[in-house]
Amino acid sequence: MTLILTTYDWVPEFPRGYVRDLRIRWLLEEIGRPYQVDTVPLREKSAAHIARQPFAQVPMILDGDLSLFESGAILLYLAEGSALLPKGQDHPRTVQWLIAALNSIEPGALAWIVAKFFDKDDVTAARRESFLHERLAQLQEALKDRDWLVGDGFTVADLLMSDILRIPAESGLLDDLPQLAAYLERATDRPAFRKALADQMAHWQAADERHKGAPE
Ligand SMILES: N[C@@H](CCC(=O)N[C@@H](CS)C(=O)NCC(=O)O)C(=O)O
Repeated sequence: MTLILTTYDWVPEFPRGYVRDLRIRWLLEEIGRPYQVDTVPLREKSAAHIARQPFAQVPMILDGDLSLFESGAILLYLAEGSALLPKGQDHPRTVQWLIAALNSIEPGALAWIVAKFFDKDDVTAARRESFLHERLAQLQEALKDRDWLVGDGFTVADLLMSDILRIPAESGLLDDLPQLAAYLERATDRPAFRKALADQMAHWQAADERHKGAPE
């Protein structure tokens, strides 16, 4: 049965390339699993959507009769049995770093994004940026001169961590963290990432075409 990945039917320009279905697309490309894309409206949240995602967000997947939400949970589920979620002690280490990405890095990045790009509150953004930068420096210290967070290979933890680092990096927060910048470059240079990003951008392009034809 083909896996179904649900994202929005359309989003404005600014989140394109960053909507979290990207991380799922990336993982699916890495493991070579085909999928179809389904959509829910961005604005009118239906009862059917909320029944599958209590916070009325995306992404969600449907694999047979299994419906899952939370990008981290979806990534762990899909990576199971692949090289992206190694066996032995590297399994819990990978889960640990995936949770660190979600719980120790992403909240600080999100708080800074909200202040800087949504609220445009320079004072709060500067304070949050310095907190986030400290976390990023600690992450670089933990990574040291290794290519990836766990063992010798790219794992689902690297996939998620690097996706979270993209917006801070684009705003220059990794400019004085060269090992972390190189880590992000290594991850996003992977063909699976480039394919996932191109596919997501094509999805929004097609959504624009549909939007043009829709009555106002
Ligand atoms: N913790 C959730 C966060 C999901 C999330 O924030 N999704 C965004 C898109 S990337 C969304 O649906 N935002 C619109 C909304 O919250 O109404 C996950 O990782 O799946």
